[in-house]
Amino acid sequence: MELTGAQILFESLKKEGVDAVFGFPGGAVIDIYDEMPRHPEIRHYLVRHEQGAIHAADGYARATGKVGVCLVTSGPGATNTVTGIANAYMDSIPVVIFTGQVPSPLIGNDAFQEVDIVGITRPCTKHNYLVKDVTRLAGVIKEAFYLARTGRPGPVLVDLPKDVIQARAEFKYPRQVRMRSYNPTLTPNAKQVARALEAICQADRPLFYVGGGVVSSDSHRELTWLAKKLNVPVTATLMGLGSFPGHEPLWLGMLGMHGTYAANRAVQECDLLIAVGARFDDRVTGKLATFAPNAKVIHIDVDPTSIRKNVRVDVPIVADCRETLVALKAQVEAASDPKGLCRARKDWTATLKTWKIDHPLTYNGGDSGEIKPQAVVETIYELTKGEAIISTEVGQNQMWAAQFYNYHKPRTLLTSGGLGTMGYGFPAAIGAQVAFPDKLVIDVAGDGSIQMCIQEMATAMCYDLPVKIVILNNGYLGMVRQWQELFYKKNYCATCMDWAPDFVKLAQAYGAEGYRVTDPAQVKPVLKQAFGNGKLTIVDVVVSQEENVYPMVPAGASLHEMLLV
Ligand SMILES: Cc1ncc(C[n+]2csc(CCOP(=O)(O)OP(=O)(O)O)c2C)c(N)n1
Repeated sequence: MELTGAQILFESLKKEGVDAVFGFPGGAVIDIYDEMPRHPEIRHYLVRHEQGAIHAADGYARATGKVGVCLVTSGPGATNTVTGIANAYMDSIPVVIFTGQVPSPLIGNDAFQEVDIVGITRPCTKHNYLVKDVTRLAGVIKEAFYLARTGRPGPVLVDLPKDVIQARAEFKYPRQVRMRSYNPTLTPNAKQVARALEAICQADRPLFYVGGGVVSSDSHRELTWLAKKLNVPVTATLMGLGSFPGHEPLWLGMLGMHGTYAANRAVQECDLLIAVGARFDDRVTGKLATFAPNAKVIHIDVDPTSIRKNVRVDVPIVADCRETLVALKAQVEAASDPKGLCRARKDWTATLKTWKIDHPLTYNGGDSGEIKPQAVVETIYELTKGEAIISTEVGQNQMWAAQFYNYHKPRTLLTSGGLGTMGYGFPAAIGAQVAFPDKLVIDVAGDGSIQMCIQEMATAMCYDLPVKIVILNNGYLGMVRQWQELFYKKNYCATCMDWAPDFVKLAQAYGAEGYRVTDPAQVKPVLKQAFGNGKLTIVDVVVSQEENVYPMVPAGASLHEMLLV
């Protein structure tokens, strides 16, 4: 039987197991929306701005491991998603974005709401398609989902001209995808795995440095097993937080610009760095020339282009992180000299312990009567015991949420790592809450960032999504102010948020709950009340204005040149 393009789209989504689509309608996709009510198994979440749709799809993907889906109209609808697409691309998040397009005969004519979204998003998608023929539609959708989730995951965009959506074709969903040019290597080379193990065996001061690849390949269990068995301490990037339990003695905390003293020192002193699903971003390495100066480097990554991009590598392994760690585990189990592999390395362990004890993450509590933002994050942890899903905005709030909350499980921190997108956290939290209606989802926000996608309060209210927004309200664009203070002689140009809405009234205007906290003694009881009230809630916590995030490695400095509290 022949179906319209719109019907083919829905049938294909069902074949992919899609249950949630975040979108916003318009003329170019009106036929898709016309068809929508006939497919109630696919729930549509109407956002208030297309940036909200793409971030929500991204948050849904990060929280679940499934592909997030977003549907928008042509022209401005499509361009409004570009920031979110770049955001997902930088963090390797699987999302499929369907954009409407003007009818094929009008393409290139500057038609109403026409934009070359395929051209615009070419550098920030894993792949993108302009569907020119309805008979290709099902095949393209199959490919799009396959590309988004396999290999190094990422966003894939499918542009749908209006006439293609209206045209008819026989619906046949392909069983398999065959793309000659796309064949990610998933299985590691056994010899390289053996070389890696030998290097670990020989190392006196080995260190795991893990990134988002461990989360996306679902290999945290293997990583944890190996680290414990081989006695190798672990540090992670912002994207890798949660892939090793934060309460384990081998855990050193995050590394990089705002990493812990122990993690950054460990990088500089280790003799073997085992990078798993991490890409040696500049926020992690600091000055490349002096990064991990004494270390041999093993780099495991599914994306061959990320290997040797920034640092020299002694043992490259191009493969899926999980498959590689499984292979390593098997070789450890089969090893003839398990003692050599699993030795205690007492000096190294003792040194790390000393660093952790002497330089823990800390802040000046003081008795100024002010609320310390770090203490707020600590209280959130105390109340949730690591069981919540935390999303963050960008800036100091993000770094404190990374430092002072103890992540035990992967997919419990949703944060814009690569692009650093203010406005990401709240819609991402909406996506996560859609996926997990019964979990506590908390957006740790800054007073600046939260204003960038605040309109999604209406979306959360509409679908009864009880997200909690905890604003660490310092009255500044805090992270930029911190740089101005430390490196620009306190020239606080354009970072004071002189005028902000009354967030309590704003919450109430949307029909949500709002609380304002100014007294340190009230932080815990108010957060507790908010977390238990079952409703969309803003907690506006007025915190010390000029608090800084420490440790800090100044941009371009070496990791051991940390500014401490
Ligand atoms: C869309 C966007 N614009 C600008 C920036 C640059 N930027 C990075 S952090 C920051 C300040 C964030 O302020 P706020 O949300 O109040 O958080 P705080 O740092 O105070 O916790 C800015 C402006 C950004 N990351 N994203």
